[in-house]
Amino acid sequence: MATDKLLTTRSELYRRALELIPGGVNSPVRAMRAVGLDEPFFVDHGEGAYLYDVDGNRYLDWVLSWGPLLFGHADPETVEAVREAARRGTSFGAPTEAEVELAAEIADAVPSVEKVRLVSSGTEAAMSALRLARGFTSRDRILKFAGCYHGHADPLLASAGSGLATLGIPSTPGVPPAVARDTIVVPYNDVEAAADAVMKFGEGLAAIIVEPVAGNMGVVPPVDGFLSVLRQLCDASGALLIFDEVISGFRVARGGAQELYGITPDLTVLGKIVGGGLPLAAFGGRADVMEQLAPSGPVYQAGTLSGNPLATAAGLSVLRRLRDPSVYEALERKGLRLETALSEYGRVRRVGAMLTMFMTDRGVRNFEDAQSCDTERYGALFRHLVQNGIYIAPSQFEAMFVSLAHSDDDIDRTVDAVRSFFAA
Ligand code: KE4
Repeated sequence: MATDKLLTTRSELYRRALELIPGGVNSPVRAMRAVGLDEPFFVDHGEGAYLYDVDGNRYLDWVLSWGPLLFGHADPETVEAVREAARRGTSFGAPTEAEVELAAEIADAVPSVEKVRLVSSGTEAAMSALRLARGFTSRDRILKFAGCYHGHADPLLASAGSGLATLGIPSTPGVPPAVARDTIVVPYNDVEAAADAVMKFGEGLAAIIVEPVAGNMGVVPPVDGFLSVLRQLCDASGALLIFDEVISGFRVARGGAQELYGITPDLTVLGKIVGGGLPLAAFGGRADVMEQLAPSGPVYQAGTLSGNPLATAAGLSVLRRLRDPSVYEALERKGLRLETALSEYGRVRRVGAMLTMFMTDRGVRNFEDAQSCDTERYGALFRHLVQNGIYIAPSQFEAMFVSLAHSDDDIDRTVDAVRSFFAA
């Protein structure tokens, strides 16, 4: 069947992509190598909870672009908002009303946000929040947690040094050891290790940055008291508490994990849902801290496409609909239905509309636990599900993202396919 597009298959596209793009992809996890695929599928289009690839296959999508699409692919209201904005111009590099309106929506929803700055990616938001914290405190050291991912800015690509609460080492070539040394890495959910680190480095500590609900080691919720202790450690040491809510923001509650757990950070990093699927992220928090940003204050931060009109239109179209509490009632019901059924087949950790089924029968409280899972078996499950038209994250260390577009039938079909894998 001839179409007006070059009739192609994923193999041909991947071959060409490999000649032009490192690894053939624009973000590593998309290569799907962690789950044993020789080549990734290439998407033709998405609609609701479904993805369609260039070979005409349809997949029930539990990745949904890694979290932004709370209303599913090609959500009509979002598409119309973007189309309308595009007719008026795609970028101005000057203030617009939509940026003020989106800032107001974010401030209304997220408890910690008194002022907010829009940027273009979660990496940029986390990087900028870190620089702001260092500028505000005139301190250099930061504390992060193993298994938490905050984008790929140099200071955040550090691994734990030898032993606990020691200075960080680069987790990738290209990060200068001098940069990683200022990043201390301790285990997630380990209150003692965090307290030790603050005891040891508190004087020079600018910030503690954490995913209040971890999503990058698979979904790992905070243990009782973990977040409140981090709050206390920051209050005691003068460091700023930064919640990276790029995934959890607007997903686990309208006000994110900080609303759900009742802990208010000094700064919050947002992404994904806040941009409605377009390149928009944000960081915000205490006005006295945010006011240190140029041009009000001395800490420099900038961006050509920050607050882009198409992205703010998409973000506004989504965030305005999240004022309806029935959205989160529906997400919670769907998440619980999926969690309950999948719990027969693996260790499921869930908070609201984000969950992971770990290939283990042990508890999963931190990255070490997650790494002890049977990732080979996860890869086999992934391939079985893809063959049955169901797409889950191509890595054990990611999440399943529930959306309003997922029906009960979608959930039941997914569970049936998982059941058939374990029955084989
Ligand atoms: P981006 O720069 O990818 O927009 O955001 C970085 C980021 C920051 N903070 C958290 C908690 C994040 O999860 C992310 C990015 N998430 C990954 C998936 N877990 C994006 C997928 C990818 O890297 O391709």
